[in-house]
Formats: sequence, structure tokens, C-alpha cells
Amino acid sequence: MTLINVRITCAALLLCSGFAVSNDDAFEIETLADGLDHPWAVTFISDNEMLVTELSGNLRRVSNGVLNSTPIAGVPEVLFAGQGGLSEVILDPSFADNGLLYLSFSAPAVDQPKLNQLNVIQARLEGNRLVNHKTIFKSDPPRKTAAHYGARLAFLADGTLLITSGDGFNYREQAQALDNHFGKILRLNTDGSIPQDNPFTKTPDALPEIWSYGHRNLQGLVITDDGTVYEHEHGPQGGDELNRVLPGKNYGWPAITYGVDYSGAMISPFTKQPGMEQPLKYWDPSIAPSGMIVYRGDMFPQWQGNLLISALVPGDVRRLEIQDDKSIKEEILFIEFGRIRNIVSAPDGSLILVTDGEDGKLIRVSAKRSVQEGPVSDIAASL
Ligand SMILES: [Ca+2]
Repeated sequence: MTLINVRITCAALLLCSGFAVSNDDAFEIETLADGLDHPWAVTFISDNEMLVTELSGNLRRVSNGVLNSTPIAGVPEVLFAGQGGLSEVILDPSFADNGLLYLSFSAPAVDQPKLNQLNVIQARLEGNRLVNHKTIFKSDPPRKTAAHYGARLAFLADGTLLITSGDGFNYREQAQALDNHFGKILRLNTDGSIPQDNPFTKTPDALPEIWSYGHRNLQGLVITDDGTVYEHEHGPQGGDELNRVLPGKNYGWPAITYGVDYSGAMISPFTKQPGMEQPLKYWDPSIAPSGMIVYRGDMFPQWQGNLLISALVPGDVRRLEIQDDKSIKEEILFIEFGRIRNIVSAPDGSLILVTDGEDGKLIRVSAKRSVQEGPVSDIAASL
């Protein structure tokens, strides 16, 4: 079957399954950059400049739509293997004043180089260089595998940092125990210290940095304007989940799941258990959700407050409308680009799609100029 046939078949299946599929005529599509080596995360540092991580270890700058050929200096050595490498980049809430940013990456354990850990550092961007590095988190215990890191970062409104830490693939039972970092969301202050109001600070034998547990491989993490935290995670086959996350709660993995192992083996006979949270939604078949944003831009006012979720399989964006902790509408957008690793919103409200793989692209999606009011902005034109 040719690629075109595959994509047509996928589109037909999606239509048959009752999803709405977008009308491509509504959008302008522009490739901003290509040749990126496994791009993973993007963040805007000004109206017309962004930083892009490549999983293989470089942090790249795109200015006025041009990819700078010289990577940012001062990025730590990473372990690029399997799903590991340089993953997230996010800015400090006061970045405009202090220049601080945060990176997550996998790296060999210092004393056990055959093992590796998820690391999170703070550093300051000075020109084209990172300085004043400070390690604020290392996942413990170290792992043998190079899979299921999580590695997403997001700030709560109080300035504390959430870190997703995946189950390491081979360590899934550990997601139910509170003495380790597998399958958790952690909450830290930006200096690496532990907030005193974390949920398990008074629980014997629990790590006080744990904020929620029972997760698998968390790839999307957002906080809405009212403080609601959503995460999505890769489940087993047929078990990818979107969860509303509350501190101290158990999200069930692997004791409950709607999926089965990719070998076909049953992981758990249970989909529900007392004391374990239900997903807000699960995807069967799996979509391998990658990034996620809450849309707050002006360019697509009809999407205000919606969740936009990029997905790797077969490769698209899901627009979800959430009401009363339920997904009341799911629309499939942008099926033409293959595996999409991440999605961000530009300052002008256009979307940046990050395609997956060794020739990754940054694709800008904006509203058709003919349907926008007035001329396209200078900012949009410069991107
Ligand atoms: Ca779950």
C-alpha cells in the first residue's frame, strides 16, 4: 500500500469512526524550518524568536523564520538513545527579567554510567550561550532502559514547577509506590527545594516531591487559566489517557488500565478500583499523544480554551472541548504531516507543529488571510 493510500485509508477510517475532520482550506500552511534532528520541544523567547530542542542534544534558535546554524552553547551532554535525549525547554515565568530557562534530558548516572536518569536543570540564556547551570532534579533510582521518561515541564500559577517522570517501561509496578520517581508528577521550587504544601510531605516513607502517581509515560502537561492541570500519557495498546490531575491522587497505572500490552498480553483485568482516578478520556485505538496546549490565541477565537493535542499515530492534532470533566467534542486536524511531536502557539495565535524524526520540521498553521480581519500582522509575516 502506498503512503498516499495509507493516509486516505486513515482519513476514511477516522470519518467512519464519527470524528469530525477539519477542512484544510481554512488554513495557511508554511514550513518555517526543516532538517531538525528529532525536534522535541519549542518555546518562544520573543515575538519572533524561538528555541527548539533536538532530542540528539542540541538547543537551536530560530529567528525571524531562519534556523541559526550554530546551536546554543553550554547545553549539557545528554544520552541520546531510544526515547532519551534533550527533551523539554520552558522559560521561567520571569524570563523577560532574569533570562532563566529549564531543560529536561536523560544522562548517564554519574557513578553508574550504564544506568541513566532524567535530569532537570535551570540555566540562564546569555546571547547564544547557557550559563549558571543548576541541577534541580535527577530521577531516582537510575534506570537501565532508555524509554518512558515523561520529561514534560510546566509551571503552576504559584511559581512551582511540575515535572513528569515516566515509568521507565520496565519498572511499571514502581508507579504505585511512593518511594521512587517512576510514573510520577513531581512538584519543586525552581531552586530544587520541595514546597512544604506538597501532598506527601507528612506521609512516612513517601518522597515529599511527589505530587501525583500511578502514571505511565506522560507526554503532555498543561495548566488552564483557572488552575486545572491536565496531563496525557502513552498507555499500553488502546489505553492512552487524558487525565485531570489533582495533588495526591493515584492515576492507577498499572493496576487499572483500558489497554493491553502491545504483545496482546493482559496487564490488568481491572479498569476501575477504589482510590484510583479514572481518565477523563482514553483513546482506543491509541494515538500516541505527544504535546498539548491550552489554546489562548486570537487567531482562532473559536478555539479559545480548547485543548490542542499533537499525536504521533497516525499523526494529527486533536482539538478537544472539555466541559464538566468530560470531553464533549473531539475534532481531528492536520492529518497531512505524519507524526507530530509537539504543538505550540505563537504569540500571534498561529500554531507551530513540530514533525517527528531525523528531518523534523516546524510548520506554521495560520488562518487564511482572506478570512482574517485586516492585513496579516508584521509579527506573523516575520515568522
Ligand atoms: Ca490511568
